[in-house]
Amino acid sequence: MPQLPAQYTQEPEIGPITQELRASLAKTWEGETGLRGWLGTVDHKILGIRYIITAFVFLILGGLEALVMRIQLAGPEQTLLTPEQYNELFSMHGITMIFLYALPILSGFSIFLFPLLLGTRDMAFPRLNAFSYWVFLFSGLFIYASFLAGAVPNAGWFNYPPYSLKQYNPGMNIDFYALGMILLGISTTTGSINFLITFLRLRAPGMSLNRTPVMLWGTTTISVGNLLAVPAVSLAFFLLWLDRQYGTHFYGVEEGGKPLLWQHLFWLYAHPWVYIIVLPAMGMVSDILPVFCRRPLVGYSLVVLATVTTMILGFGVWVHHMFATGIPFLSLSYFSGASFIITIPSAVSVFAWVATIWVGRPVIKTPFLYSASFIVMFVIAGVSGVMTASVPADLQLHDTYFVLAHLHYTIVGINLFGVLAGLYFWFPKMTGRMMNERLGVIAFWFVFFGFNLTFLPMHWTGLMGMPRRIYTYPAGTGWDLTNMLTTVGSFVMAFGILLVLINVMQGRWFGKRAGPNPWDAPTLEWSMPSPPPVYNFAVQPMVASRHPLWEDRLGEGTGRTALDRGPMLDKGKQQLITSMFDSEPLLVSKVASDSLWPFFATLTMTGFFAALLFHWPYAAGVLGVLTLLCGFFWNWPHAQLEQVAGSQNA
Ligand code: HEM
Ligand SMILES: [Cu+2]
Repeated sequence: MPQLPAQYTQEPEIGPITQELRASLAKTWEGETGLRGWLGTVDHKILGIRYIITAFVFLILGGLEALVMRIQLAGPEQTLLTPEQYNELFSMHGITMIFLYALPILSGFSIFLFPLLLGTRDMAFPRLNAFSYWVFLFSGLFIYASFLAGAVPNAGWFNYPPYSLKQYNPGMNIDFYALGMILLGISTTTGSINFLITFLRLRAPGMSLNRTPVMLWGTTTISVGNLLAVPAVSLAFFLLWLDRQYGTHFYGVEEGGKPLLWQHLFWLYAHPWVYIIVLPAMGMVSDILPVFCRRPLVGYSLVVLATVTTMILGFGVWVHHMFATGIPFLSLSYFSGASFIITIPSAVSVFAWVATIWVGRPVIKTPFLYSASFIVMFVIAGVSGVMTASVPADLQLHDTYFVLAHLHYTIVGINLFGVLAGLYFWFPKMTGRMMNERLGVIAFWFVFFGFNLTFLPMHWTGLMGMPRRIYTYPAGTGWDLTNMLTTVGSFVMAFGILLVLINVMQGRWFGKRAGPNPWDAPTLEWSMPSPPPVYNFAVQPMVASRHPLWEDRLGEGTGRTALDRGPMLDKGKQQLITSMFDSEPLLVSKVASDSLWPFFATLTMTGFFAALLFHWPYAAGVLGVLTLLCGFFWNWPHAQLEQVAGSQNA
């Protein structure tokens, strides 16, 4: 241990798991009950599940919006929607799916899983974790409040000026989006900091970087990505808001502004964002596949390297969304070339997954079905991606349904299918019960078949020239058949999702009890009861290999992982901090207890944004100060937070 002032150091007591230990830990860790407990909880398991449920609700809202659009587009010259309504629907569908579903759902899984996979008791900053959740929820409500105000964002999720400028969009529609996104950015940023520090400092003793599950690598990598990318989009929206409210001239051509500035700032965020919403899902599949193949992932180090490389390269290719904007030829060549290169790490991961299935003896269960079909979709999305990354092809395909097909194969294929694999896989850990396997397989086939029926024909619709973002089309264009197939497919898929939901409810209340490790999986979360006790691990596990629960079978690693005897850490809410690279135990830290302040801070901060929206400068001032005060009380006084190690060490 490094030298620290005496009151900060504390040698943890090593001991076995006993009933008394469990009882005393439960007493220390149990949160408050009732409304206070509900609003104040900082337990990562509860917050993770809340994140997942909230994001799923947004998935359903976004899905309903998509279905309405598909009814409108099922045949030519339909009049279900006005052009304005169509604009609002496709904007909200994109915004919802991208910002309120795809990223938050992965955060939810990560928040639930990080401490369990790492062998620790909570995230690095539990109150900040609660804050991230509340801010996410409130920014979603903020954006959806636009429906009540009758001013729904209507310039697409991409929100290009001049469509989004005041001259052309005088209502509050775009302000809801701009301010809501800045608010959401606060949630993403605080969440990313939490993942990064948790990953670096809370891994169980012995869990060196090369023994860390791939999913954690994925989330940590994209957290760094978020910290670099979110400022770009927050700035973009802030400048837009200034343009709209205070007549600055960042984007408006008439006043000498540059609409392309928006596109650069936006895509500098939104391209890396594509990886941000798939890398954790790729990590999930990398951890799930081996379980059903009954052998370790082939090429673990290469997959991790590919994850990190993809994120880095992801920052160098944003202009491939702007090939048709008339930027110089030399840039086109660079960005096209860079976009091709980024397929290499993706291919590495695909080979690793295929090889894992190839050399394993797959057990075909629902999570395996979603994981395996995920690979198929990944490849299809990759092929259409290479096509759009080549400049001459993109100039033809730009803004057609082909791009829409590519985009959905990427997002739905890699994100949603990965998430559904994860849902079936970790459901027993979350709830203590199994989902029904037969219903799971039936739902899978509806989702899989419906998805492909929806989006495969879209490639042809696009090749035949149908532009995206149009509310209807004339008869006799030859687009009728594929559009009808797409609409039918979308309802088949929606039915599949409905079955998944039924399966969740049925499993939650009537599923058969899951033991600690129903899938015979190798990682730490499966070493504890399902659902896990409030304190997660009774003693801190000491890890000696990449597959702690498969050591008997694999005989890998230098020693044996210790799960039932280790540092007890039962003097208050404590967890062990370890060193960044090789996970040597460093010191014992206190974990923050439940608190209402993160919730209050979110309330006042959302109020602040609402005041900006309605142009109430005084209210904004007061609410801003109140937010800072909440932050102050949240952190004060330290002794009561029990964050000074050793203060309870009597
Ligand atoms: C049954 C499932 C779905 C259907 C039927 C569907 C359908 C559609 C339709 C009709 C559009 C508007 C096309 C246009 O007029 O340009 C659209 C756009 C979009 N969808 Fe979906 N969608 C589905 C699921 C998803 C999911 C799960 C995501 C993301 C997680 C997603 C992300 C997007 C995005 C980002 C756009 C905006 C594209 C743009 O114009 O820039 N969609 N979708
Ligand atoms: Cu891109």
